[in-house]
Amino acid sequence: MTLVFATNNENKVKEIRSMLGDHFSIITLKEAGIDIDIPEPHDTLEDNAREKSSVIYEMTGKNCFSEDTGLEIDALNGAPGVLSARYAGEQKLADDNITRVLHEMDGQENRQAHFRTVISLILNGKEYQFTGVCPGTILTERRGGKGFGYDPIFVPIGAKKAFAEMDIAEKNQYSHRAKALQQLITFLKEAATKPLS
Ligand code: ITT
Repeated sequence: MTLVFATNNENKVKEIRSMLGDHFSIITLKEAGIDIDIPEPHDTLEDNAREKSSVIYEMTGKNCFSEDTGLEIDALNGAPGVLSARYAGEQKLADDNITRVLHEMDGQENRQAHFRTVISLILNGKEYQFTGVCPGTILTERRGGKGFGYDPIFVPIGAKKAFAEMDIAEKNQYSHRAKALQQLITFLKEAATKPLS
């Protein structure tokens, strides 16, 4: 089975491709010749994920999925959350976003946070959602040069390294995205063995 992955984020594509094996294959928006900035107008990850997959399903008529991810920090009442990509402005610069988070967390003792990924799958016109959560802590300064987004300031529970100090395979052992994708894979395997209702 081939699904269109409705994202413009090449890092997400790399992480997801590294986990797919021969379960199913994906084509990216770029590979499908689609060049649009998909809107994210809603105030929940669930609604934004649905918006992205629906827009691409309407454009292509093909089975597809999207994902929306947020970093939710306890001491900031869940911020940056759904605003994670644009926390420091519409330019969506990861380094500026990290600077803002570190500033707001300055002196804060409670550094608990989690990443949450919501995948929205549209299969034969019907929508399904899968959620993956990765709990961890926010560092007081950046560490590592790998990964993307907030990876330099996030250490998952059970690890000693920041995500930005891990290669993709190691990040996948902990990550929100890997957990959500695993559920998608299980669902698609089951869907392949029975007729869809
Ligand atoms: P698409 O909407 O095109 O998929 P995006 O980059 O805009 O790509 P999101 O709307 O999901 O993605 O934005 C979430 C932001 O959160 C993203 O820009 C990153 O800065 C950050 N982020 C997402 N996943 C992350 C991860 O695994 N590690 C670190 N930061 C992450």
